[in-house]
Amino acid sequence: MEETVVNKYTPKDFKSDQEVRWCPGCGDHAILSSVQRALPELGIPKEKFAFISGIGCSSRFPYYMDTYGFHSIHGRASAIASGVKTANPELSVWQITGDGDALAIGGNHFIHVIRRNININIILFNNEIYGLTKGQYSPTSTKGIVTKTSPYGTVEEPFSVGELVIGAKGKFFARTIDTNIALSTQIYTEAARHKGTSVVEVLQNCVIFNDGVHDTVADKEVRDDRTLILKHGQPMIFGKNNDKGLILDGLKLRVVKIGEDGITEKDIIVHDATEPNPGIQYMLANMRYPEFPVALGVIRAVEGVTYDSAMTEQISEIKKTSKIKCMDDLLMHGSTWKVE
Ligand SMILES: Cc1ncc(C[n+]2csc(CCOP(=O)(O)OP(=O)(O)O)c2C)c(N)n1
Ligand code: SF4
Repeated sequence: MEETVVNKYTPKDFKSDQEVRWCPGCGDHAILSSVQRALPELGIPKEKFAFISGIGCSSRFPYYMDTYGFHSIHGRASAIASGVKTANPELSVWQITGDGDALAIGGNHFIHVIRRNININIILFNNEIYGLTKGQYSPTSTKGIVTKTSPYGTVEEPFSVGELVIGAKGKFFARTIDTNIALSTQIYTEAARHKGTSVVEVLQNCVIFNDGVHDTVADKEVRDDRTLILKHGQPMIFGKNNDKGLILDGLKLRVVKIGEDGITEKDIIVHDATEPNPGIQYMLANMRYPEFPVALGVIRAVEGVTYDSAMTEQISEIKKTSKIKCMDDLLMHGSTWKVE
């Protein structure tokens, strides 16, 4: 991973020769393009990349990358990516998953890869629906949504991806919008450089089964006023005229207008993605329109010991004193029986 490449790649170097089979207009196309733009920035040799997915439209991703990859089993991408990374710690491992793949059938594996802080990058395509199987509701679908599996509207609360990630002891969480290529590319680069599990939630549009689900915040006409792009060390200011911001009012966040009620830029809180206490980051991750703008950018990026490095270190320490040097030693170790 530390090895640097002499030749500089371009996005084209990461495009495979496979025909891209997502629906025309699907947000997945833009995500693919952003990832292909981010990888050349990393200075990692091409043969060190591995893309691991589960099952879903989003999970077709590895076919379209000219890298190593697995299109694996529904819900099991985290488990397989964990194995790939721990067996080959020098690889740059990317998990591609959907809201169904990661949070429904794969919920168990997803929380544990995060808790273990395995050094992989997870891109979660959140279209709030099952795309591949034609429109059933998912764990992120808005309460009340009418779908093929909820003809009278769902009666359950959805997961907030950021809340779940932080609750699972996540150290890196970011959010972007599929069509914002510049922001997405920058976030994927930061996610890759972070040591530990990084989760990037992408607000992705499924034009066929949940078209426009993110439009209230993602539409070009309104997004400046309804989203806040967080930058570490910068005040949390947003709006078309850069005149709105967030303050801490007691223990809660509140939207204010700069220039009104004596509010100046100095009152606006400054984003600290590296703060280990997740209190404010948790509130940022959970902000919803219309009360708040939706937070984009890197919300949390805290350093910590990774599972893969701790495991490698433990193995080398144990090896120094272990009496077991080969398979025969292992078989003869501990209790043995002689069958007469
Ligand atoms: C064990 C198993 N159960 C169910 C399925 C059917 N299935 C395939 S993809 C999918 C959900 C996909 O939704 P999501 O992960 O949100 O991805 P999207 O297609 O929206 O990108 C389901 C339920 C399966 N392939 N395997
Ligand atoms: S069904 Fe939806 S998610 Fe799947 S390829 Fe088509 S637009 Fe994309």
